[in-house]
Amino acid sequence: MITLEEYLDGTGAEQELKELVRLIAAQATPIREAFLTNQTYAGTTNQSGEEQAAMDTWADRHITEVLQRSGLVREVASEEQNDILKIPESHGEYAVVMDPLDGSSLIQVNLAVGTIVGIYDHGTVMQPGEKMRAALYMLYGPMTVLTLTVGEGVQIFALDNNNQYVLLEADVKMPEGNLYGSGGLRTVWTEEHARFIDTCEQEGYKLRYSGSFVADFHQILKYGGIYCYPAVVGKERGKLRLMFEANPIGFIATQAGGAICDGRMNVLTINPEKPHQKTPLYVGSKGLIEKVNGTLCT
Ligand code: AHM
Ligand code: MG
Repeated sequence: MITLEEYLDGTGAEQELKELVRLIAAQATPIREAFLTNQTYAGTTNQSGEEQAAMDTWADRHITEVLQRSGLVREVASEEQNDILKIPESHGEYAVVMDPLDGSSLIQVNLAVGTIVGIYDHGTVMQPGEKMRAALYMLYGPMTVLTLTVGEGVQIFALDNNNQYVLLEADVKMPEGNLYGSGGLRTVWTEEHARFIDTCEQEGYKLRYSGSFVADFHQILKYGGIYCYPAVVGKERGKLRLMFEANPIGFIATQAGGAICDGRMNVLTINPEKPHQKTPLYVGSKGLIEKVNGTLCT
């Protein structure tokens, strides 16, 4: 049995990065505990105009405070905060992007939701996803799992009954698979996107879509296929956020041999212009992403 600590010690990541990953991963326990008392909506909206669940704001505040106290982080950008938080007194050089609680519309129906995090160095979050030093998500399902990359492949850990992470799956590789899921109403899909989904259906791909990006992606990571949140009529940038959702998940997908694109280019190469910018998104098995590029760019 390999613990998260043992795994991290065997990587080339620097000491402070290991410390930061361990610290963030440890927040799964308090976050899980908070679900019981935070089942309602907070009565506020985030920068994207979405209603915030009480858990959204709780998890955001909790993780932000932990990062502020750590002394390891210069900047935090969160889906639930309007502006980038600067921590000039920090001795560390890391910058963290996060979606503290992704899939939060599913909290009240007890489906799997998660926390998505990306870590950069050089003290700034305004970097393309490919510059990430580490990315992870914690998925709160029947088990709590941590999917992690420090740029040396993807590992999946499970939180055991002693609140210790143990390695569940080493060096995860995303297979080609045959699952697909797409956000956005069919009535507002572009012709190109509708054509791509038609092809998937004709080829016998099975629909899997829960409304929690992190949970839907985890399934794609394990079984292969594609998750899409496309550009739709009236919302040319789609729904999901480049910095908080697309980049960390895209970095993990790529480290597992998969790929991510916006229908034209690799999402991880986009230079962010503002924290809450959105991007159309296709993430999954490499062959399918190549097919997306072929279908949408013609
Ligand atoms: P959020 O829960 O952090 O606000 O994220 C947005 C969610 C994603 O988890 C999910 O993939 C998507 O929005 C679902 O959108 P829709 O309800 O339009 O299918
Ligand atoms: Mg989200």
